[in-house]
Amino acid sequence: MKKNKTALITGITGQDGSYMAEFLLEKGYRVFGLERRSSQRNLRNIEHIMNKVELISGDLLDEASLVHALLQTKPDEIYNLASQSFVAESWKQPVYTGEITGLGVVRILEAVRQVNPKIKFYQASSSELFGAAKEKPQKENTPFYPRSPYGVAKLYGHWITVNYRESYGMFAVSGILFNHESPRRGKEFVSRKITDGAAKIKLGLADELRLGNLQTKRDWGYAGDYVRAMWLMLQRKKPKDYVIGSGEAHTVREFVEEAFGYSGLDWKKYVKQDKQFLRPAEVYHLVADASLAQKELGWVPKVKFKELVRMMVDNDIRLISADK
Ligand code: NDP
Ligand code: GDR
Repeated sequence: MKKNKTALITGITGQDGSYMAEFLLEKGYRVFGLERRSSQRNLRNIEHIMNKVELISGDLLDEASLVHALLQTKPDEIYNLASQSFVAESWKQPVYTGEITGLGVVRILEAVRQVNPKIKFYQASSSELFGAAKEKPQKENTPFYPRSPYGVAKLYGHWITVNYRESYGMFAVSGILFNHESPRRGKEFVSRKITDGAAKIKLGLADELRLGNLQTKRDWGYAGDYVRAMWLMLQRKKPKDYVIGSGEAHTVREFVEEAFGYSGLDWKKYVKQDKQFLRPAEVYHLVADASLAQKELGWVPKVKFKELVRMMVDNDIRLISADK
């Protein structure tokens, strides 16, 4: 009988890490998650699977802890999902972002190389690599032009993954994923900020929502669909990088319209523009051409834009009502 595979997920407490853990458990994997030390443990996203996953302490800032984690867990696959992932914050903490989101990748790749270079490695690259994009839609060979310290750090993470593949023959791949959201999204990201804001206004707990640029366009999908793509990339015979996205772009304003409209609210009465949420440099229009992933991985997203927004609004209304 074939032995069940073992996976190690960095960033297991985040949005994607929690969906990845659920997905792999369903496939029969033994799932380990790297948890960094904090004064208050943050396990909300994985509370429901805490009896099924095994947590090991470690930090992308500390290479020794990564070597230790690999020796302890002996994974077949690693999903490197940990990062300082909030773009706006990366201007406030550019060095810290570089340390985790950029250099953190080489720390874990080095740990893999030293402990067992046969481990398959997934790196969470981002559409933020395309930034001030040279073409629309963006595909695997679209030139990169990052526009934030976060995007620049991700660029390093992306190329160091390619480099370890080419230098050492490691099975190391980068998924270039466009925005993906869910009820587990952090409330600082615009999608959840909007659905949480609409829910609070609907339930009488707030009377306005302050946002930055409403004109930027993003290709928003559902995180549950995107973790499947990550897994598919590691099941291929040969390592290769793929763009993953829905192929549909919407403005922030359209997201607001859908969320407020679905909540029975006229958004124009409540949404205010606030300069503090504008960025020093903006990424205006991202939209994926994921046709290679469709062709070679058989990946297509199931949840569409409206369904995603409504799922998030319903969740926030439920959560806030339960707290009232
Ligand atoms: P989240 O911000 O929800 O999760 C980030 C995770 O990283 C958390 O578990 C966090 O732990 C962990 N982490 C942060 N710093 C460290 C560190 N120094 N050592 C160990 N762990 C750390 O991100 P998402 O789940 O949304 O994204 C997953 C990955 O995919 C990220 O790398 C992100 O940059 C990338 N990405 C995301 C996209 C998206 O649309 N969601 C699109 C493209 C790429 P803690 O709970 O302790 O804070
Ligand atoms: P992004 O996501 O920067 O695309 O990075 P975010 O939701 O933060 O911003 C999307 C767009 O909305 C505009 N915006 C606002 N954004 C926030 N957060 N708050 C606001 O009030 C607001 N008003 C307008 C932004 O300017 C931007 O144009 C996400 C992260 O998950 C990254 O880790 C990931 O790599 C990329 O998606 C793909």
